Amino acid sequence: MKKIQSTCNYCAIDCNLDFYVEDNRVVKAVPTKGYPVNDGFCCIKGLSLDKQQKTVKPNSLPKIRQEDGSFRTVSWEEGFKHVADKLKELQEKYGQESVAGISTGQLTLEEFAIFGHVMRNFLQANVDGNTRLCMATAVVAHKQSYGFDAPGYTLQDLELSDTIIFIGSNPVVAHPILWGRVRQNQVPGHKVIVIDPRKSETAMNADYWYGLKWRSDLLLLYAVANQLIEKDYLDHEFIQEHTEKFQEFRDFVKDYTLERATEGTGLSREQILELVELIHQGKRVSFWWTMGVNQGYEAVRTAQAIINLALMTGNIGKPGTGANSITGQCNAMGSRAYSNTAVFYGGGDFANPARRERIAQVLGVDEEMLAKKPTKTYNQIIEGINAGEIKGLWILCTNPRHSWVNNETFASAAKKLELFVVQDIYDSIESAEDCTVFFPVVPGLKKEGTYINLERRLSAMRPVLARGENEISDYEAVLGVGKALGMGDALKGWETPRDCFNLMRECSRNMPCDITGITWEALENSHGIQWPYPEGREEELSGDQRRLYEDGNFFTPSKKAQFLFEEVRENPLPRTEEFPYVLNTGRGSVGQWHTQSRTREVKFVEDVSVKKAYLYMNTDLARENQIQEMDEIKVFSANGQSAVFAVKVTDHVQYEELYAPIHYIECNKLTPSIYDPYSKEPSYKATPVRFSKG
Ligand SMILES: Nc1nc2c(c(=O)[nH]1)N[C@H]1C(S)=C(S)[C@@H](COP(=O)(O)OP(=O)(O)OC[C@H]3O[C@@H](n4cnc5c(=O)[nH]c(N)nc54)[C@H](O)[C@@H]3O)O[C@H]1N2
Ligand SMILES: Nc1nc2c(c(=O)[nH]1)N[C@H]1C(S)=C(S)[C@@H](COP(=O)(O)OP(=O)(O)OC[C@H]3O[C@@H](n4cnc5c(=O)[nH]c(N)nc54)[C@H](O)[C@@H]3O)O[C@H]1N2
Ligand code: SF4
Ligand SMILES: [Mo]
Repeated sequence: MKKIQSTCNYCAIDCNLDFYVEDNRVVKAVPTKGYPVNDGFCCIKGLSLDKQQKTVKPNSLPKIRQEDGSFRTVSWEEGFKHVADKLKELQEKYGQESVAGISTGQLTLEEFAIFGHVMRNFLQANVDGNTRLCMATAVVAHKQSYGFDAPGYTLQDLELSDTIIFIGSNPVVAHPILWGRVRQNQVPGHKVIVIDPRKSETAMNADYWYGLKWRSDLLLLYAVANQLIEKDYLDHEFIQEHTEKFQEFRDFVKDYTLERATEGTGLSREQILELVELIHQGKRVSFWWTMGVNQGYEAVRTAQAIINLALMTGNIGKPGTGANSITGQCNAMGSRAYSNTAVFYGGGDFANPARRERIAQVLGVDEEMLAKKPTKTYNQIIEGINAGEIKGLWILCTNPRHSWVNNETFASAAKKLELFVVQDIYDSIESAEDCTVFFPVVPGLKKEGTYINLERRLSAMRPVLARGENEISDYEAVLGVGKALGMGDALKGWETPRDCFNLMRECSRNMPCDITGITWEALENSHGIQWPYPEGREEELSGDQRRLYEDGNFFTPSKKAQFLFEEVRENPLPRTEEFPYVLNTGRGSVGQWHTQSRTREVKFVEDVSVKKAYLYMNTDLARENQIQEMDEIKVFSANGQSAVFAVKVTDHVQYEELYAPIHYIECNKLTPSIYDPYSKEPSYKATPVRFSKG
């Protein structure tokens, strides 16, 4: 029996598991003991990685749609040539930006990198990722406040903190291993606090729950900041030495009074003051946020309001502290730094001459070949298709027909495309319905590459199972199209994922996320390695738990963190008499993953999962409407669409709130095309709706 250590490619924790393999079959999967992230534990999804049997169809080959609508199976070479020819043809006919890609946070770093090279460099096209739906807000907030997209914490901070505050975050369901770290916290009297309109599974297990009104976080956070200032609960030295614009912030938040906050958040005066005291009394306060913050119409400023609280109280860069964004997908961090979409490989702007020169030198190409500007954003790509400007789309490892906000807009876009390549491990996903080309690729168990987790830890994915005839990886599929495009020498040094990793290491040199000290081999059977890890400093950086900002220096030109703030916005889509309820959305259960293409195959998850779209409704509201458990209702959204949901009755949502798990396509039929102005992340979590029975 062979033992292979590899990385779970579901959530951003990036647990490692030891796979025991015999006759090319996984006999058992055991979470890696001693791995600093998950030390011998993991969740049901990681334990079921080997259950994705339907993906391993032998002899899977590309399919090309024919004029009569049927598919013709072709060789990989023909598939590559077809896509390459079509991409070139569309660009010649309609211009360079008439083709685009949508990528993901769930592939390997090397796969993002090569897709970025083919699409963004060689073709000068736009590629955005599903990370826009997820982490874009945190990215912009970090960049503006810290000077670089650099979450500073290490997971051990959860064990060292005495006051752990989760804002719009439900780790009991979404990051169970992270929640396990909270449970390992031995600090006497430590407190867990949850800010979430819904009494989430995490709220149920917390010491304090603040069930505010949806989208009122910014108001609450500014009012809390104002109280901390009024009571002089500040770390003056830290503010003075390591931050900028505090005076302006102090003046700004004066208007955010307790009265205003109680009215807008629905929390009582006592609750807000209690929260202020909890923050003040904590010696090591840590703030953790996820999608309840990132997915809103004033999300970047909300994330920065959290950062501001950490800065003003000096809770940053020390053990057990921080304003910590929790990442969603297994390699969202890798895509942020190495996809060549919003920033260059290893970070830095496309317009920065020094970065251009360096990247061109590492890749051995002319500077002219490099992408010249950040990508068009996801919403611009979908709008561009619907407007007839974008004619070709290549998506990989994402299922936007289901997950995109106001998803009927994707359905209409898909029908307009002349070339629509879907690259996935399942051809049954909703997004493949209208594709013109399908590229079947192997799942994570059959490939190699690098992942970066939420605390900046790189880890190795290594092939657990051997591949069958014709089975290829995402890396090889993209490389194949690149060659068919005639990229020639521009693909020198990109032959294998390992070669690509070496290029990316060089691109990161002297950047905040420098990984030049990490080798492909060093990641194998390792504890993972957190960035930064520059060459020459390996010994000094040998620890398994490293955090950033310990010296109080940030990545801005002045090395100081920025207080950033802006007046609370008016809700662009408020509730009305016609739409008096609000639809909240998010994860449903530990076993279900997003659009369910993968977890539907896990029998013990599927056996206990509801088979149709459902939502949670407050007990009183259900009673008033004579709605019983699992009755069906029709929900009408302010976006003009409607869908049928079964009702689960609960006390854990507010009277005006309905909560729909995202694992059913109906959920995003109802969400509106509204985005944060800076990050362009969709506002997924608060749609005005009404409903009727039957
Ligand atoms: N089992 C499972 N785990 C997953 C995933 C999965 O699909 N399944 N997906 C992964 C990914 S990609 C991600 S991004 C993460 C997401 O992880 P989380 O963000 O923790 O999960 P969500 O359920 O989307 O949202 C978190 C909470 O935000 C709350 N919320 C809604 N509106 C507001 C608001 O106005 N203010 C506040 N304060 N809170 C609000 C919701 O009620 C919800 O409880 O999970 C990851 N882990
Ligand atoms: N209403 C609402 N909508 C949301 C959210 C929300 O909270 N509320 N959350 C948003 C967030 S945070 C996210 S991250 C998105 C997620 O949305 P998606 O990315 O669309 O969801 P997934 O189901 O993870 O899609 C991944 C796809 O990749 C395929 N796949 C798996 N492994 C491989 C591989 O190795 N190669 C290839 N090529 N394919 C593979 C899977 O079969 C699946 O089809 O949803 C967003 N949508
Ligand atoms: S916690 Fe996340 S990384 Fe760990 S096994 Fe579960 S899904 Fe995989
Ligand atoms: Mo996500």
